[in-house]
Amino acid sequence: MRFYGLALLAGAALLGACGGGDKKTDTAGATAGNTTTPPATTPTPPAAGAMAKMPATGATHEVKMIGDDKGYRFEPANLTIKQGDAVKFIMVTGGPHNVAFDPATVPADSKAQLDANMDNKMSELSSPMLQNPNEDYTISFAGVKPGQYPYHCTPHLAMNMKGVITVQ
Ligand SMILES: [Cu+2]
Repeated sequence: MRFYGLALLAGAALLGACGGGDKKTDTAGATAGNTTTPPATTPTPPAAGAMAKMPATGATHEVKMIGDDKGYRFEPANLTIKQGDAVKFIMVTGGPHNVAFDPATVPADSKAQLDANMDNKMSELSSPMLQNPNEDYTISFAGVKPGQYPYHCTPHLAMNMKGVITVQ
């Protein structure tokens, strides 16, 4: 937008400066049109719509995914991290498990970034299934704003396999 405006100003200045010469005016107008219009329209929509994955810059926290005779759970189920940290989910027992944030409860202004930070998703905000012991899945919280991010395991939601990540 700013570039486009500046280019327009430059074009107008050129037009004004060489008021007499028809040939020069045409050239200036064509040049301004060629250089301003494509860059102004092309980069803007992708920048607004598509989020790039942001790698973690801080600590990596571990959460175990467990299913045993005491039930299905994430350990710890409540985890507080800093923006830019990562959380590594480790399959321990009782899989398959996954990590699924509910798009309806994730803070709206961080939904697209969190989704972009998750690899190999099954669907929006939903990790793939971890089947075997010691399989892991790491989510970067870089660019994810402070707030509460509740999640669950899709196969064991009915067994209350849930957790909350609080980003400070
Ligand atoms: Cu599970």
